[in-house]
Amino acid sequence: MKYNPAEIEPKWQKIWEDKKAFKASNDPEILKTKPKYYVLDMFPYPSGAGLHVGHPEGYTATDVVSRYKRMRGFNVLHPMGWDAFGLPAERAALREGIHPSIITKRNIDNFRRQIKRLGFSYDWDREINTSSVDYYKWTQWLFLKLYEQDLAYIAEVPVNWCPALGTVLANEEVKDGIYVETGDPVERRLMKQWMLKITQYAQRLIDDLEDVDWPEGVKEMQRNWIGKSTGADIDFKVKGSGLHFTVFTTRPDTLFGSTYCVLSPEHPLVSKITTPEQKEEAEAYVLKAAQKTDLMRTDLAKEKTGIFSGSYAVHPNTGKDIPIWIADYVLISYGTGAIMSVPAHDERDHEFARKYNLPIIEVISGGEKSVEEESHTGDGTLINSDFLNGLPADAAKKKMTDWLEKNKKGSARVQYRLRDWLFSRQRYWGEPFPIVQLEDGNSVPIPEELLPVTLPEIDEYKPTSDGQPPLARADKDWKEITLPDGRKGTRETNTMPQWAGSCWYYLRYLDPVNKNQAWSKEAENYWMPVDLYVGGVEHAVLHLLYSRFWHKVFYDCGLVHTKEPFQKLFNQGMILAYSYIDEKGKYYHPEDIEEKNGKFFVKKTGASVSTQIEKMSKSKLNVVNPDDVIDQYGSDSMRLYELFMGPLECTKPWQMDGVEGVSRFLKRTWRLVVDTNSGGLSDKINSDPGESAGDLWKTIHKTVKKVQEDTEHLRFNTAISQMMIFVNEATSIETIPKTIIKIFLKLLAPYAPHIAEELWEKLGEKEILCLHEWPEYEETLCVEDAITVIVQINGKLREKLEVSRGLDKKELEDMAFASERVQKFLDGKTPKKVIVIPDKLVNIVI
Ligand code: ANZ
Repeated sequence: MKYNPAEIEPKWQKIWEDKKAFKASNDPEILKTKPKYYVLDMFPYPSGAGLHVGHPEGYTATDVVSRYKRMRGFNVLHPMGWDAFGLPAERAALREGIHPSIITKRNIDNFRRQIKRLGFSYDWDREINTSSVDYYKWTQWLFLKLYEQDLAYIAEVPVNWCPALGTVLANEEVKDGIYVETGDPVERRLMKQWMLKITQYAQRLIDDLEDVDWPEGVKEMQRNWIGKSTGADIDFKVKGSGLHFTVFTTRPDTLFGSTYCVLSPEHPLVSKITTPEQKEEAEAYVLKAAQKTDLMRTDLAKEKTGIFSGSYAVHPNTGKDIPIWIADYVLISYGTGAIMSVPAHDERDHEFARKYNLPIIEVISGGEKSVEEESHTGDGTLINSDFLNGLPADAAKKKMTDWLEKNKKGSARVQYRLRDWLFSRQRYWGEPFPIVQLEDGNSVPIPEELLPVTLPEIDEYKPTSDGQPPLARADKDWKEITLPDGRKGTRETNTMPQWAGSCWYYLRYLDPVNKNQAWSKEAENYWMPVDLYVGGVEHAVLHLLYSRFWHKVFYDCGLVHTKEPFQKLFNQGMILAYSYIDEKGKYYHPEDIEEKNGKFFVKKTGASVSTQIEKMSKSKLNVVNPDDVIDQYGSDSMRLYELFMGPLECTKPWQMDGVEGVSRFLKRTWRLVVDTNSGGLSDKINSDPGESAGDLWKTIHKTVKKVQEDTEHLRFNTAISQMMIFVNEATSIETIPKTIIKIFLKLLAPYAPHIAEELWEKLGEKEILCLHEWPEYEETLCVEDAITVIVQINGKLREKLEVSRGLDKKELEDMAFASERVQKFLDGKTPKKVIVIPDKLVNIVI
């Protein structure tokens, strides 16, 4: 009777499923009495490639936490679902001539099968699929909530148009003029699109980051993405025309150094102020700028270009004429699309002024070189600036802003880099908008009772030849609609972007089969917020910003009671893999490689290859498929290895040797309990909880403590190490009390649940292990490594503390202050200083 995961794992998966062991209860009685814990994974997009070993890393972590929390008496919500709309399924549908829903279902079935093989404790009764009508009906309903709050509007906007795909993309999906998913080029175009006013929430999206327990790096990425700038709008008159324009600046203090202004080529004033002599050249310039991406235009390293409009602006302070230029380093999408240029103190303006021979006036002293040579962007004191002279920059900003406001020439303003969210796509496989365009050209929402607007069947999933979205191919029956009040119109043929479904899925899990509501108030009140959300850092600004925005809108509508959806966020590190490359750059599959004396060779040819640690990718032949790992070692080994590789947050390479290692640990655990010849209990297990195993009692208590604390803090690798220490020690002694083994199996249960259940049963237990209580430990038995820490007050020895080794500074300090003797010597005085040297001394100065 050897350890055989292939036999025991499916057995226990079936038992858990039949017993609905992981059901999260919405029973009103339980909601009243039992504490809740909501552990969420970022649900996957079910791609054709199937699961990747990177997915189960986070999923195993949340599973351990879920199982642990259940054993600690929580009503745990741990759900899984599918982010199922999206472009890849649509493209596969086009290629294969099959409906995207069929492709999506095929992929979901594969994902579910793979995930179930890992024995995760999901409540499968709560599975959701964003592309099912029952789900997207509510996505449409929630869109209408945004619409009612005046947060959705149609605008003619410059968009990222991808000619290859015939669709518009969000800024977040485009990098360096390329669609990040497919590598297709993207260009700027003006088009009518649905927009969501995320900018209205910019400040709250920054402020409320204070209230959540998220990695500082992710918070910082969100703050940068929102990009708050404080400055002023300043009004400039166009000389002799009655026209004027506004610039946005973060440096109103430098206004006296402004020697010219620049309009973005798309600025509406451009055509009005360009003089006849400059017209032809200016038009050619504007056309050329339209073909460049924002990045190409704003890249500091790129040479600046521009053209004089022929007109002049009037300087608000001096009344002098300053030329107005048109240049593409000014973007229409930021600020006001116009700037005042201060070449002495801004790098881009400096480069531009040098190139076109525009004047440079120094207004902030303190630069290292002359401002003719180099712009001085640092701090200093104001010069050449009339009433600002002698002030430091900060004070000058304030004084100038006050002056502008008083003279009605400008005002203080906060500007965010965040843009409104472009929310429509010219695709088939997405949520149709619940919107009708009436015959009079107005758009109106579809009444709630007519939801859902189902996706129509169409013959092809691509845009029409005249550039209409695929839904324009639908039958008249679908396209044309008469509203209950008799008004006639046609349906919106754009669809929502993939982010729509993932903006609120964590709320649908609360109450997934509710036919009358997106979720019930009771369920929301009980379960929200999500207590722990685990996923990749790649979602730092997209999904995590969009869903926070929707959540805040729901909060304002009274649909949810928390301001933030995800209380604690944790990013798992990326899993890399070894790849093998020969001199010519050809990649080899690890199976075709052998190792000799630490060097690697191609088995067949003997050619030597080098190794590299890289991201897993098909083209590098280094992708590890979870199915293969489970076939060879079982899912308990796979789970343990995912967590034993290193701290959860670290990037680390996958190594099959490591799986082998944890698999040996499980085999040893098996042999501890099972007599591998007879299949019965091992002789070592002694049912009498006797005194014999004194040291092992200490070890098990220490193990409970360590595994518990590490699991709470998501330090899974060190928890596993401690369990290994226990098994080694238990293996080395003659007899082991059954009680100790039972305690150990409870610790192992969240980590390697199948083997733990099987051994539990072998010990004669009837009830499944995962529903038992977590064991308690006795602190006194854990302080075997007790040491003496000295407490000094003003240099005099006042107390000796018997403590366990390795306590941190805060713990030691607390213990010192908890001592009666120490309190007596302090005599009510507040210490000036406390110095702690761990494992040695606490020094209090009063
Ligand atoms: C005058 C000035 C003087 C500026 C100076 C900077 C330094 P952030 O911090 O990113 O908000 N700007 C404003 N709108 C722009 C646009 N549409 N395209 C390109 N540049 C634009 O940057 C704000 C600064 O970027 C503004 O302050 C403006 O230049 C420029 F010593 O005004 B500044």
